Amino acid sequence: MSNIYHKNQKLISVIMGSQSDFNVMQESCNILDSLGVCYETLVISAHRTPHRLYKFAETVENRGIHVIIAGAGGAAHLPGMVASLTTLPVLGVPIPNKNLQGIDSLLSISQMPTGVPVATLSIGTAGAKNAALLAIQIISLTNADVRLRLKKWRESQTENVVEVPSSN
Ligand code: RP5
Repeated sequence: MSNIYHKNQKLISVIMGSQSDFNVMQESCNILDSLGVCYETLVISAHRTPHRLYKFAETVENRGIHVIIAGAGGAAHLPGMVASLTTLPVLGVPIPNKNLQGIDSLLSISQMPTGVPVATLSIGTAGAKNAALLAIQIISLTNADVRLRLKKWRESQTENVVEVPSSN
């Protein structure tokens, strides 16, 4: 499969409902950086900046983005609202908060009505990391370079799992 993408083309959009979500969503960015996949990051609140959300969703496909990773906490409408306005795959990351530890956002993001799916990851940093890996897997379907880097990353992960535990 040939690589039809320009090396520096941004293929993934990492959006989040608040600046306060960035400490979790940074984990998505770290994975994307380590695999050399270009992306953008934006703060878009479904409740506080609804016009920004609409503008983003209406232009995102034409800008060449292939996958959207959306982190949100609390009522967490961002992933579902974006998914309703585009046919790009949306990967939702529930952000934990101090009151309900992210259970609220997990349920909000996962319980989409029939017809508008959001792929929901686990709460917090594991979800943010896996969202990036899943986005890369989607990009890999049509990008041989990225697929090769992902395979190497997986091999490295496997090699780094010790067989015998050691005490500190
Ligand atoms: C959500 O409200 C955001 O995604 C964030 O997780 C939560 C709290 O936002 P801040 O009050 O910290 O800005 O929309």
